[in-house]
Amino acid sequence: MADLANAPKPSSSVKLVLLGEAAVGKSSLVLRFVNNDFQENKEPTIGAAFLTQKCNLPTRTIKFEIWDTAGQERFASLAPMYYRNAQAALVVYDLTKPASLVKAKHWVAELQRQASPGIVIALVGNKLDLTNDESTSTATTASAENSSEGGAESNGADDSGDARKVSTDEAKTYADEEGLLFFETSAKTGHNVTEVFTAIANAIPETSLKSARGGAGGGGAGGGGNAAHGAGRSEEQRVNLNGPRDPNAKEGCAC
Ligand SMILES: Nc1nc2c(ncn2[C@@H]2O[C@H](COP(=O)(O)OP(=O)(O)OP(=O)(O)O)[C@@H](O)[C@H]2O)c(=O)[nH]1
Ligand SMILES: [Mg+2]
Repeated sequence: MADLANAPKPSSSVKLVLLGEAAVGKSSLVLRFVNNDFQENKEPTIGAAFLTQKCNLPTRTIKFEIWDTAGQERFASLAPMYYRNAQAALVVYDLTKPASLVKAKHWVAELQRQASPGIVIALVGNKLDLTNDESTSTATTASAENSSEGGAESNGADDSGDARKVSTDEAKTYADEEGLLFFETSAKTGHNVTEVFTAIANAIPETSLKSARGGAGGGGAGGGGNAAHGAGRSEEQRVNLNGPRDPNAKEGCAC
């Protein structure tokens, strides 16, 4: 019996870049999305890393070509190479570090100024597991009262076990003002990770989607640390720089 789910669907490539301060969890979000894995002590990215993952929407398949940039300041000047021609961006902050939201706002402003017009930007507050928000926490399960920004510049939990330093309201209000998608995620638990990529896939305008082989938004980023060179090449020539893919990983994401 014919399986409709296996029927060929149009496939489109989407170039996506991750930006944000060092150690906010960019690579961890990608690792969760691509391999459904998490590493407690993930090493900092050098330059950038390149990975791909498919996202199956009801009517088409989106193949994300993901450029995971390094957040360390010494690599900041490389970023334009990676966001050039990008159709989507994940700008990530750590919701236990207010300074990382300030940095995220700078990246958003730079993208709005210099990236492709119409780029879909998602603002992502990561490390939700360090808060005591209901159902997402690995900290205490005491009452979920969001702390507001400010106070001691520490990454530790307060007396209630809540390390949140950026309130959902503050970040969401900013995202709404700037027309950004907004999610709070945990790469550690996987909370909302697939949802971010699905929302981006759905938000890319049909008109900016080209066929996968056409190399939409390829951009030719290259150089820098452990980045693969030549974004315009075919899939077979690309390298997953975070090591071999989990053989058990699904070909498509769970979108
Ligand atoms: N608790 C918790 N820790 C996380 C989460 N995401 C990442 N981490 C940890 O935060 C640290 C930094 O994560 P990375 O993914 O390397 O951060 P990054 O943004 O890629 O950092 P750079 O490559 O230096 O820019 C690692 O020790 C991760 O294990 C999360 O959702 N929750
Ligand atoms: Mg990284």
